[in-house]
Amino acid sequence: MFDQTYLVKGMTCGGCVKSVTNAIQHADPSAKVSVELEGGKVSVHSILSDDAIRTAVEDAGFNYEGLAA
Ligand SMILES: [Cu+2]
Repeated sequence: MFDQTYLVKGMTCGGCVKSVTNAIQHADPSAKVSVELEGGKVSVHSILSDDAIRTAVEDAGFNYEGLAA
């Protein structure tokens, strides 16, 4: 399991948080996801690769900006 934080642009409300969370959990049902809306940060605890996270985020309609520093 990895803990990573990603920068994601385009999330504006609780619905967006749900969409991103669902998309990631669709790829890995045991993923733990927490979103910090204000900073546009998505923290993920899962087996998913960065690429898999990117795909999930983009398929949900948001902009994946890479790993948070
Ligand atoms: Cu929203």
